[in-house]
Amino acid sequence: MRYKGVIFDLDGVITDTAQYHYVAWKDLGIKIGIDIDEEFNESLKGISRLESLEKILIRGNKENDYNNLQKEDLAKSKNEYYVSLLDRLTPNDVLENIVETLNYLKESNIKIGLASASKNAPTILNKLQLIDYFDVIVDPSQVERGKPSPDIFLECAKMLDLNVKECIGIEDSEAGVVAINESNMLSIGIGSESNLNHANMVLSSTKELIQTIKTLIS
Ligand code: B16
Ligand code: MG
Repeated sequence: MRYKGVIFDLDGVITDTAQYHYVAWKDLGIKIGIDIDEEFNESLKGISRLESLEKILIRGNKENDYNNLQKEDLAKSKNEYYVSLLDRLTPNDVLENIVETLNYLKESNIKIGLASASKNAPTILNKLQLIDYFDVIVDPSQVERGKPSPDIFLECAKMLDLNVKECIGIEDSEAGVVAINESNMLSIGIGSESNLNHANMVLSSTKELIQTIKTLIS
């Protein structure tokens, strides 16, 4: 068996909280006079909270209107609203066939890691009742550079005590797939071929994941 670990992204792979991020960023946008639409929200996927805010300020030509402390306050206020929306999450919000895939990996003694840009990842995994499946959850504040840099995937492999060539990375964002590729792991993109064609394999949804993983690790 060649692969010994599977490293998951969270938002867009295990559950879909992009809509909650959108609602919370849109609310902040209204307060500071910047319109955020769903298409723009797509470009924030996989990008850290502060980097997302920078992109939003640039969109509104307001990147020089706030100092670092004020930016942190804006990001904090967005996060407080976002976290209040997370209260609605239940195990029913786990994407299709993810639990089956995690069970299969456990039965096959494959290590499981999480490489999410979200500082709320442990809260989300607890609400989904999935946290016990994970051998390693990388704290994104402990890695130097966010996605598309490979740092978080490299750190996850290191914490799992595996070589990158023994790991498969799964991502839904363009930046995340770049990060996996740069780490030299096998990349599986979940979503559309049109923006994930740089992944080694693209699946249209998590429904197909279990069969693909079975083929790769058997
Ligand atoms: P937080 P992922 C990412 O999660 C989201 O896709 C992105 O939209 C968000 O800004 C980022 O987490 C940071 O999240 O504000 O909760 O720390 O896709 O890397 O699992
Ligand atoms: Mg994601």
